[in-house]
Amino acid sequence: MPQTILYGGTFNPIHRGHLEICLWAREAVGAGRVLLMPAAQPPHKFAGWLAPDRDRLAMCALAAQEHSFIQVSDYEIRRGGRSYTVETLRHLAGENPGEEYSLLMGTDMFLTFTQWREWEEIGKMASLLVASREEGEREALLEQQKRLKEQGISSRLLENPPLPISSTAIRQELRESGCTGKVPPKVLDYIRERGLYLHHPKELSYLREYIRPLMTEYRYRHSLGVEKQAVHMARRHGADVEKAALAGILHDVCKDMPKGPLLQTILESGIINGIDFAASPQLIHSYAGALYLQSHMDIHDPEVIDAVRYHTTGRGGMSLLETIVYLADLTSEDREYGDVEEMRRLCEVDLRGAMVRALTHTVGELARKGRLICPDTKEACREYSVKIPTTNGGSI
Ligand code: DGI
Ligand code: FE
Ligand code: FE
Repeated sequence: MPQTILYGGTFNPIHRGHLEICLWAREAVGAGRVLLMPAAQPPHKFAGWLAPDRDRLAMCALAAQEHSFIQVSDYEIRRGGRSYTVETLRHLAGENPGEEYSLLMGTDMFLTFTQWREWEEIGKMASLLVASREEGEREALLEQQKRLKEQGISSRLLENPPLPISSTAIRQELRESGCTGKVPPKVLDYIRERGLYLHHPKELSYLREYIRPLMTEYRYRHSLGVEKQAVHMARRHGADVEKAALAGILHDVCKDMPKGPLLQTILESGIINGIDFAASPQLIHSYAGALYLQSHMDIHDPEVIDAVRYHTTGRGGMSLLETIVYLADLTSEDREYGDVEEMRRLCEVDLRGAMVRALTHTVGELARKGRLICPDTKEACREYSVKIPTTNGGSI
């Protein structure tokens, strides 16, 4: 039966250690191919900086050019949300019923295998292949191998030499020197061209470059404008300027990304606040943005996250930062509409008045177009005593 070794991970970035392990695994199993599967989001909590999905995918593809037996799949990234191996294996089995799978993993993953989602099912669909990074963990591995065997799960420990290369160390090296010999040259070229990992992730100048290729030129200009206006308003009204800049530049980070994977991520997060996202697709980008900051950008400040999450709908009890980002989005220098100057003036002197005007306009527009008004927007309207018009011209 044809053999495939499935090798999943964040590959952030892919490096020589990964490739070396692919070679060892193929040698050991005599498999036809190794399938690299960059994860959209690892299922366990990932506290770190994750390059954009399409960049990690592109780097894997470049690395795979060196070896014809290595292929790259975009399945998990296309699917979006948390990447669970059991689902990926089911998908692969459905696509290639005649194929036999081995699952390649590091020792830490192997030792915690029984915490994986539906690990027994995984064990039925694939045998495990374990590559070690350091010496001296053999005993624990053998013990785990024995325990899993008792559950009918077969595994194999590769005899690879220790490979002390880690993506974390590579990211640090890149940040410090702009260079590393631990990734293939084409991957290094790509990293440089795209400016990945080269700066401190939280620097605004880096964030501006980071978002640029993720969106249209129009949206990029708008994001710069919202950052500027949010910073201005934060200074004026005594909010945290750094947080305003961060939320401002990033508020629309997901606006131009494909909606399917974003929706998947939202549904799996469980944070939906009574919103029917299928009926209101305009709201996907703000909820997905809040999650993206946490999953990819290592930004966990709840004030910043909420400012992004509620920038489209508003909500009851908005913080000063949330209010500023909400209003900055409507009054940035790129915005053009009849009374934008009046809105800008209110943003200087009367945030409450600005909110009343903004909400009145928004719910008016939504009613006119016959769109749903989400519960958070309704709550914000109640708080600011803004009447919600009904679609037939009355108001409630
Ligand atoms: O992303 P931007 O274009 O900069 O601005 P935004 O995030 O405020 O999004 C504006 C869109 O969101 C606009 O099409 C109106 C829509 N919107 C705002 N509040 C609601 C809403 N759509 C629905 N369905 N329900 C709302 O409560
Ligand atoms: Fe937006
Ligand atoms: Fe916006």
